[in-house]
Amino acid sequence: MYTQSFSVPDNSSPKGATPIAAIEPPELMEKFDKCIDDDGRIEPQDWMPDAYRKTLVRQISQHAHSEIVGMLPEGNWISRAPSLKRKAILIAKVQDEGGHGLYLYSAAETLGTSRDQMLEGLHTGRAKYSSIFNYPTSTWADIGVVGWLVDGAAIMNQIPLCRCSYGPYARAMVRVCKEESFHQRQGYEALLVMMTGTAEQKEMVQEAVNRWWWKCLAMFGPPDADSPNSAQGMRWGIKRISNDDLRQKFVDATIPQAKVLGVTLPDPDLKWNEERQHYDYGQIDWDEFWATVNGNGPCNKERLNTRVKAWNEGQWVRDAAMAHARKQNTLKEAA
Ligand code: BYC
Repeated sequence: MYTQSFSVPDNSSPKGATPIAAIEPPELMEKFDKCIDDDGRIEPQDWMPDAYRKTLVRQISQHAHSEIVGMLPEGNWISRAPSLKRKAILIAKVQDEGGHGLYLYSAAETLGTSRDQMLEGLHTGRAKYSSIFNYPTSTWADIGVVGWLVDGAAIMNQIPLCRCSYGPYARAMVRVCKEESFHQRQGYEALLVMMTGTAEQKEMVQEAVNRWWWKCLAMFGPPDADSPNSAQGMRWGIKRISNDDLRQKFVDATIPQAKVLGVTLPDPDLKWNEERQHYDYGQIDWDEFWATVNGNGPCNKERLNTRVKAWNEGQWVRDAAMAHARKQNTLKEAA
């Protein structure tokens, strides 16, 4: 349904990329730029400009936070899944998201920022995580729609990241994308089953699609013209496809899937544009997006409180793990 192919078009013209301040040593900068221009990979031991390092820590830690906060809306349904099969699938999926968070925190740690520092950013509200996880999952159909649309949007955004210029991030993304692909398919399959059910089930699916569609389009981030980080991110080969281009690819890929499923997408302006060879779509509510990103979405406070509580209540587990590691070291030294 979504290709795992990495041969996505690379529209990475670095329009508007600002030169990095001349404070960086020119000979090292030249080597770094050449590696980027040759589509090489930067590894943790390589020299890199400070701004590149900071951008990566920002993006990878936000991504990691999104994975672990993303466990919450779905975890909410584990105890209420309608069958043993659906419960087992959902547990596996939520566990995968936790694993994605761990790969990503590990990738970010190779840049010299500790996991504790990153989590502190999340817990104090300084760091961002994806807007999409600040909405409630009100019905069982939401779980299918989150798989189909939210994970579908995530894969669209994340496949190009498998070719990111920073080696540890790119390698982590290969595995994340394979697992996300399973997540997307299980969501779509759950919805296909519901759409062969009762009128109430079909209505529940349509109602969930209506609530999630626009929020999924906003997930790709602000329009290119209002995206302050895009030009530099693309120049550095961190981002490979722009926010708007990914959004368009998602719309184009999703419309045929909606037809097969038998649902309508809640946008009267959706129509095929022969000239552009793409679907046109309506206006996204960017005020709502920014309100949510800035902490005022329906579930922001609840999500953050849950994460902080889990962190505090897990302190004894971290203490026990550290005590065990110390004991093992002492035994090793004594041997
Ligand atoms: N939500 O200049 P821009 C998942 C922020 S995980 C919140 O375009 P950039 C999943 C952006 O951070 C989904 N904030 O930025 C998990 C920036 O603020 P700062 C997460 C957003 O970095 C579990 C400002 O707006 N995926 O799907 O060039 C279960 C301006 O934006 C959002 C990733 O993190 C948003 N939606 O591009 C199921 C992928 N959009 O940092 C599913 C990796 C933008 O300057 N990240 N902002 O304060 C990326 O690809 C890029 O960071 C983004 C943004 C496309 C998200």
